[in-house]
Amino acid sequence: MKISTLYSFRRCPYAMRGRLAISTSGIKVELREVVLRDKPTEMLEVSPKGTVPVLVLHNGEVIEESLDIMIWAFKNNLPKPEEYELVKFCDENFKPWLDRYKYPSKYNDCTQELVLENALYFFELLEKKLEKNIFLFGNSRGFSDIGIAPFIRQFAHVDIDRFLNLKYPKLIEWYEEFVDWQGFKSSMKKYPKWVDDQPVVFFP
Ligand SMILES: N[C@@H](CCC(=O)N[C@@H](CS)C(=O)NCC(=O)O)C(=O)O
Repeated sequence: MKISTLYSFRRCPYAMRGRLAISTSGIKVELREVVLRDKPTEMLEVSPKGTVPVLVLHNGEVIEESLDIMIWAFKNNLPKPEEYELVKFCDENFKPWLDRYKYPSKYNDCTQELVLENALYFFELLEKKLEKNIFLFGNSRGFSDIGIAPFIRQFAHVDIDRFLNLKYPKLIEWYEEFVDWQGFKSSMKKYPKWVDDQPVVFFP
């Protein structure tokens, strides 16, 4: 049987959401762990833009954006437009502030107060949703939980005490549930860098 191939990098939040969408949808792929400073030519040949994740379907089609990989994996359970838009908001409006929060010395275009103010704006949105349900769009884990949580985790990891002391109790509960979830833990298994002649590694 021919299966699809996922080029992935364990710590990348985009790759994480790709892996999680695949595993929660009950799909199995071949996993090729990439080292970003030494990307495999096989990956660059099919996706010259050189970002992970990249999914090469068994029919040769290449999906090179994490959101598109998620949509492919969720094809039988597509998110409502509002849910998809929240994930887009995370990518377009929260991620730039997350980068500035993580690497303040790399960006000198704003103050840390402004960074925090904008990050908290997003947290406020999430908190409001989580006041209604355990997960962002209902009482079971869905597209947006998987799509957003890896980025909240990155934020939390910069200064975990600060994060856990924020006045967003539902968001913190949701984050803690996520990092404790067996599906997440399994998706964080370590794999050696992929090389051409190694035996196939399946995920999950
Ligand atoms: N819009 C892309 C972004 C993916 C992305 O930026 N991935 C980072 C790693 S977290 C990457 O591959 N960067 C390339 C590099 O560092 O060389 C997606 O959603 O898939």
